[in-house]
Amino acid sequence: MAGEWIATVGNSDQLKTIINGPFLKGHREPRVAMVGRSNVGKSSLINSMLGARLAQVSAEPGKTRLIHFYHWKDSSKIIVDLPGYGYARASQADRNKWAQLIQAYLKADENLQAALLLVDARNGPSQLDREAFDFLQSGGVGVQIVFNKTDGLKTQKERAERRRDAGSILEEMGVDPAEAIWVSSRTGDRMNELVNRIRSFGPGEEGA
Ligand SMILES: Nc1nc2c(ncn2[C@@H]2O[C@H](COP(=O)(O)OP(=O)(O)O)[C@@H](O)[C@H]2O)c(=O)[nH]1
Ligand SMILES: [Mg+2]
Repeated sequence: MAGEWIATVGNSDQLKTIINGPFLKGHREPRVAMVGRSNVGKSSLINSMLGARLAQVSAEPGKTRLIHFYHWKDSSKIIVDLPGYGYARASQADRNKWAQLIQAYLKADENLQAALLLVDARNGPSQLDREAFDFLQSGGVGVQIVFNKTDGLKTQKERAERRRDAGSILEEMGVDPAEAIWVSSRTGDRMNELVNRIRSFGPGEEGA
């Protein structure tokens, strides 16, 4: 199997020990984190990349506040599935909790190569995606933008329009649109491009 589950953490106090101590079961591979709105397809993308059904995919945007670590053997990386943001009815307190846990994670992890910011290809980047982008960047993390669910763009015209609209938002964010990757974890479209990009991340190297 190309990947396996290593650990799940829900408590920011435990993070440092788990990441840098023995609890990550001795794994020292560099980390790549998955960030994005709840339901954007983080778990599906992890399963697609690792070629195994490890991360739980759900039709309902979850309220879980857990961080899952997976060993991606083929690429010698640890994939970190961070809790999603932006589910319906999230209170300000929930949002603060999300930010606190992510912040605790960023602070605790000394070997995070980059974050993949997953965005819905059909309508993103949203305002919340932009806030998450700024939040990660201000934490010194390189961010690779990944548009998921491209299978939802049915016609050539729709695809071209979305690329143009998303491209101008990316430019406003200071991201080169050519560096963004457009995939479908459902059909597997362009997953190779994404995998190669992740493999090219080096220590301290920034994503797009
Ligand atoms: N059409 C389409 N649906 C997807 C894709 N990736 C994930 N989904 C669906 O989106 C929903 C949420 O997926 P999940 O991986 O649990 O999202 P997460 O909350 O970000 O981890 C599920 O119903 C998935 O089947 C995709 O590439 N295309
Ligand atoms: Mg998930």
